[in-house]
Amino acid sequence: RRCISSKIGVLGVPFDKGQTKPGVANGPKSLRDAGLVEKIRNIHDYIDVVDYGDIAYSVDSSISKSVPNIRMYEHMVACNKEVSKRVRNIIESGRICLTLGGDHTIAVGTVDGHIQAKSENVCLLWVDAHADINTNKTSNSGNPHGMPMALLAKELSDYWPYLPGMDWQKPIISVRDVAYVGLRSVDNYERLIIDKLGITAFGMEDIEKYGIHDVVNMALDKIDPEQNKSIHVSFDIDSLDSLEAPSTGTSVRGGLTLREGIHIMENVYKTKRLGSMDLVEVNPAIGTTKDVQTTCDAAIHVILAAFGQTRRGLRPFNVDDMPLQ
Ligand code: EXY
Ligand code: MN
Ligand code: MN
Repeated sequence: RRCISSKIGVLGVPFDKGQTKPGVANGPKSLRDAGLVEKIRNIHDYIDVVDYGDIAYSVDSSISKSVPNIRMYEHMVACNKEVSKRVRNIIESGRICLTLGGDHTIAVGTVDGHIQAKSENVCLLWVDAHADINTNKTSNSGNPHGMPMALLAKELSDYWPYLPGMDWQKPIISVRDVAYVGLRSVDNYERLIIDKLGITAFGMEDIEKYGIHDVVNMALDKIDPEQNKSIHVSFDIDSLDSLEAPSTGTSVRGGLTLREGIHIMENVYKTKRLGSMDLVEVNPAIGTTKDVQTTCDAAIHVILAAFGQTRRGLRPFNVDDMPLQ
């Protein structure tokens, strides 16, 4: 049994300006405090994890309010620019990038950085209760965390006004290379966009109908038919049911079980083509201490599955027999 060494880089993005509930900026801290990095290291002996800490960014306040109906626009721009650069560097240094949010706005930067590092040969699995594909014109909330997919999609670029400060965001992704899993709270215009652009979207009812195993395989077949792309998984913890992940800002009941979340990432791991993963929207200010523990523990299980933890156990490294008496 030969094993390929796995190199991982962890990046924290304590960004909370894409929505209005305080606390989500402490997502990276709560996951690290729950032992995330050590737990990744303990998956197997040949794993190599570097924690790059949290990003910092500085804002150009002259562009604030320059685009209607995007809350904290200048923060969205500055944070994502830095995230893109950092993710790109981590992937170019030969590591799989694990980005800890923060709210989901930061996926503009993570996907951009991944695409730059891999010369556009990237597909995107968006695991979420929500579609996050509002433009500033279709959004009822003005919250940027409901917009990252619309900022990334090539096919929607004509539906945005000029976005000052976003010129760095060059190669954006085609919706042909995107699939959703877990949808159950989709706005009217988001539904229209998904239908009109023909985006592959598996809602909870598809998971009931086909089961999670077939849904993940159908999604991956669709976005990576030749099995040669670098896979980006943007995992919003609110894809999980409210009972599994209560500490998150826009929880929706009737969601994925933790087992289904783990199953998705086990399947992605098996492809050996995971290039980058986001784990976003953990908000340790929501719920009781127990709720926060439950949520962080669920997030960690999902992450560990992405990096090769298996529920049937792993044999000791380079060992073929039990110790003699
Ligand atoms: N669709 C709603 C909006 O645009 O405000 C809710 C978005 C929630 C986004 C969460 C993080 O995935
Ligand atoms: Mn989301
Ligand atoms: Mn969501």
